[in-house]
Amino acid sequence: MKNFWGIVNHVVKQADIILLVLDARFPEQTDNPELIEKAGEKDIIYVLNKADLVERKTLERLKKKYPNCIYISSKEHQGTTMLLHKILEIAQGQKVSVGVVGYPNTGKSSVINALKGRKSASTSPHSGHTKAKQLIKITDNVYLIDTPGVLPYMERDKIKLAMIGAEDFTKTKDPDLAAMELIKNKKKMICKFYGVKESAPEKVIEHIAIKYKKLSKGGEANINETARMILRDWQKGKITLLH
Ligand SMILES: Nc1nc2c(ncn2[C@@H]2O[C@H](COP(=O)(O)OP(=O)(O)OP(=O)(O)O)[C@@H](O)[C@H]2O)c(=O)[nH]1
Ligand SMILES: [Mg+2]
Repeated sequence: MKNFWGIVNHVVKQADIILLVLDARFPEQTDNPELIEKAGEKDIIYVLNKADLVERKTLERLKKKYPNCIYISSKEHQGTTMLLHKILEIAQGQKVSVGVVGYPNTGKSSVINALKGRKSASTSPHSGHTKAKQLIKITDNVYLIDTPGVLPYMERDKIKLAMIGAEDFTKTKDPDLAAMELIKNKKKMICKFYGVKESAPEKVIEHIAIKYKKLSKGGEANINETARMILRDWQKGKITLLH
């Protein structure tokens, strides 16, 4: 995974306000204390994106945990007006540049497009998509800066990174371990989505493999292929309790 801290450090220094974009499905795991430390005294707005993929009661719980946060669904354009108001409130009529930062794949570029009202920043279900900074004008006074995703320096947990989608599902070396970790964390959602009964993570993968006919030549469950499918569906935001 390429390291983009050089670009991000520069943006954090240059920006007046920082938007830290978290994935609402894994807020703690996509929080980035290093970025907060680097932001120093600057205003930081926590943006919990992908709110359309979590239950309302989860959002309510998280609201208490992250007081200065805004929930948004970039996909469904929810919460964007509130976010813009918050930026304007901090800006107090001054021209501001707003650095949009966070883990890979949390939806930084999508948040920018949702604020802009049309597609200006390139997005992708594959993590590590944005590779340079990009300045996008939102209003005469508000400029957003899109940045590549970065991980805290000490973040070495490859399984966690694959689980949250920060490492792409096509690239991860241990899809089975990452999928098991994901199932451990989101068992109800995953079992409901694939229509299998809740059991131990390894059993869940096996049941999904059989149901979706992901079998090896010998006819047994193809765990790696199934695990990658689960990680892909998660990363693409297909898995949700809401439908
Ligand atoms: N369901 C849902 N999907 C979203 C939302 N925001 C972004 N996505 C999806 O999440 C994936 C990543 O979005 P990007 O905006 O490219 O994420 P990024 O943080 O810019 O990613 P990198 O540039 O790779 O770090 C894409 O498939 C988006 O369609 C959202 O609010 N809801
Ligand atoms: Mg991006």
